[in-house]
Amino acid sequence: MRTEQPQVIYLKDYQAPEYLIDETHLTFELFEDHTLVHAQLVMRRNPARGAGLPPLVLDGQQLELLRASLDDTELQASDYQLEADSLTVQPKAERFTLDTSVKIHPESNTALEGLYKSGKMFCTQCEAEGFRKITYYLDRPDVMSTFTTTVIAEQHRYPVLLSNGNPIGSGPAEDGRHWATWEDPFMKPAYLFALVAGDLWCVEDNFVRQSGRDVTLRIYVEPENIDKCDHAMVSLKKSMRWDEEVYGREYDLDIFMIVAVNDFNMGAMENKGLNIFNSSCVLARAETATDAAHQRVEGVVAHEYFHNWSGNRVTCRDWFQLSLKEGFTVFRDAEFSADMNSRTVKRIEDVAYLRTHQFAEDAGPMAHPVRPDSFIEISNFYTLTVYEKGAEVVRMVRTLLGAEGFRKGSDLYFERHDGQAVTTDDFIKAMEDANGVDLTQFKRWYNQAGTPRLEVSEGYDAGAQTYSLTFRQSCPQTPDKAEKLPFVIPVELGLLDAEGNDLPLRLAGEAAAGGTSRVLSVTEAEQTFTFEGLTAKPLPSLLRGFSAPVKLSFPYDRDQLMFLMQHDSDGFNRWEAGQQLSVQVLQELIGQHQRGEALKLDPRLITALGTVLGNESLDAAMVAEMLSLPGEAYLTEISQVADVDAIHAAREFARQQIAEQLFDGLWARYQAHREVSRSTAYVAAAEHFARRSLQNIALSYLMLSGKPQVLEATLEQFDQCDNMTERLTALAVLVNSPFEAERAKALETFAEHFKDNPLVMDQWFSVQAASSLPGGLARVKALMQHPAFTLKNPNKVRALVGAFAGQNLVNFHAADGSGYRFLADLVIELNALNPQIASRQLAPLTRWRKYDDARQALMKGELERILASGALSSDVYEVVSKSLA
Ligand code: B3K
Ligand code: ZN
Repeated sequence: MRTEQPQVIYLKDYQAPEYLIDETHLTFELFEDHTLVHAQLVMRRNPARGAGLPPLVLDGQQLELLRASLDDTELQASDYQLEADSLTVQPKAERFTLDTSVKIHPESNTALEGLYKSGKMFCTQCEAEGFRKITYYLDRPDVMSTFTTTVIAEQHRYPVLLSNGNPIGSGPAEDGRHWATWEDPFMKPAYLFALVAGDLWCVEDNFVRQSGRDVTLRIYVEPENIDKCDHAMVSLKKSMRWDEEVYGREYDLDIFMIVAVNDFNMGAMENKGLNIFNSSCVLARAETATDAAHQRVEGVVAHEYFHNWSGNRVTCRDWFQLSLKEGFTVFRDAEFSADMNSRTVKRIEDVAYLRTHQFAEDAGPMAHPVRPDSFIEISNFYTLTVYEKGAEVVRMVRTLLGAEGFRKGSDLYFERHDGQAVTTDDFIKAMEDANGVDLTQFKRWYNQAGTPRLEVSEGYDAGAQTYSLTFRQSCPQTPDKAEKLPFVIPVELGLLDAEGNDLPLRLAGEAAAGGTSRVLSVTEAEQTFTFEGLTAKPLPSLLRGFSAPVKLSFPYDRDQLMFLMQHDSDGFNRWEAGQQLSVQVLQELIGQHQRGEALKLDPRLITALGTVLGNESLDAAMVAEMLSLPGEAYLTEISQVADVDAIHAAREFARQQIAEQLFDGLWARYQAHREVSRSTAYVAAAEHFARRSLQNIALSYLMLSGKPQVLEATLEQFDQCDNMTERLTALAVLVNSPFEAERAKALETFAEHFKDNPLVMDQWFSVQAASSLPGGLARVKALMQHPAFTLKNPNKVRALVGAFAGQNLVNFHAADGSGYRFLADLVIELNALNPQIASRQLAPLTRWRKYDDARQALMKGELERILASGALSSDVYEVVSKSLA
């Protein structure tokens, strides 16, 4: 907890460390009521900081110092200064060895940072600044050391003892205890340290590297989960092969381990050679995990594995550079998933997520650049901006340089900086040097927050046969900066003729056309590009593949959008045209609702979706994506003032109309797909994901008709399917339906069947928390009393509280403020238990500026109540105070 005024840390104050640590030797003695940590640090003065021996200030929090010695001289209390978060000693020589012993309490660590217990096992989470809760250290990413780790624990309770690197010895110890020693020869910062001790089983496999050497692969889980590891193992091997083929990166140690733990603050952690995962991102099998969960496991396994190069071998100089590893690695995992599944569908999912959530963050009080300039609590900066927008920035580099140029740049980056802690500038410099280009202006993407707007207008000159597009860019004010300089915005585009064919693109001054889809670099505040040789006015297809994270506007009319939906050669833009059409239609309905008029849906939306539904040659996953209306959260994000009730009413009305008017088409496709699902065993692969996604979205529309044959089909699917994707969809459809008896029965059967599987119970909590039927808050409160629920498990908090506040907008934003009060109470309680989770759950309240005056006042009132509630963690304090500023 924060005891004094919180310190703001600035990037501009960065200084290299005064001392370096060459070797770190750790011994852990694990007991049930405490743990002893003995550390031997082989250190030296950092030559880059010049002569002299300034005091050595080591980071440390919540540690009980038992003893310390400097080069074998035992230190007395008068030889050091002990503060709440540091230990200061005075070195006597340029090179020295510091020994310390501390006592810590993992058994009562509910923050899940440092060393803690998840169920019966010990595990660690050190990124960003958790290592200082384990021992006194220079806990910063630019201090890199080799590590040798010995773990000693009771043999019976903790037969498996793991740490980073390669195992070099093990044996019995006194009193039924045993020990194991691990050695990691690669220099790494302390945030990549890991330790695990528990009664774990593992599945083992191996991978033959391109160079011919073998790597042992192990996934460790609690015994009951040993049958749920295959998908993660297959994903790991695919990732290893992909990184060799696409980036030329080979794995470096002899063994690679993944451990699944139930209590984990985020998805997973890339500790060197010993990745620790939230069990939700490892365990997957047909009966218990949905298609989305299977894809998430594949993506997260890849992401953490890819960090071995983008993060571990080349790491961050300081935490302001976090996107150096996270943005790049998200881009890498997205490309991997695109290669393993449907590229267009992956892009659609990622863009929809970015536009709904990152754009909202960029427009809110916590907006910050991809490389922030300051922070109070670094844990608050593991954000959509650093991760998702950071990945878009790397994607734009590739779009500008081309795939080959990008690969040359990444090769140079890895070669030049292997074993170093570097900055986003170093990344861009490698891209520049490998390609002989200047990306100075491009780097504004790293230091200006906010989502740029790009307004596009057109002009056609029939006499000259020229067509021009004028781009005007601007970027709204954000808390960090009012004035923004123009960005480099790569706009990939094409021009369509009246038949929907792509036209050859020749810019004024060019001798020949350069293809039918090309990338323009918009670099000025206002800029016009003129195309020649156009005998008729074309229709532009702009920002293909979402080539830049901007809000583009072009005055398309609805007929043009319908045309693009059918003809655009860019799959992403076909979907995008449908989204824009839906947004226009939904905004019209929202207006009608607000004026108290009867709602009237533009029939063109039905026609357009009917055409998509009837198109058997279109990938079923694309059909499913195109049938999905923009979500309520996205409609909120694009509103000036979001009218929660009108948004909900409009969207539900449109869904109802679609269900009624397209009933036959939906029913036919549902039945055809369900029939295949019924007769095919579950396979976790793209074409099967595609079939089930269309089947399931069709079912969710069909149920809106309330027809008995749909209820019957839903119950059949719920009872008879062999996989969680179909079962959970059927459950969700029932939960949102008016069929009370069937809903209650399904919920009960499901819970009874899966009560011992916490990850499945998370899904059970989520579908109920997200249901927009009246009485949402009461349901959530009742579910919090369920024996399977606990505030101490982050997955449970996310499943119930996160789903309610993030997905159940009508209930969370109830006009009486009850949803806000509930969330604030919860944040206050969680603040004491787990500050990182508390701070994350706050996000919906920070968006108060989006709502009407009455709701604004209620939301602000709750933020003020949190601020006044007593000793706040730096995590919660930073978010609340910035939201109120
Ligand atoms: N690097 C970790 C995130 C750690 C978050 C610490 N609060 C997971 C990842 O991005 O791979
Ligand atoms: Zn990451």
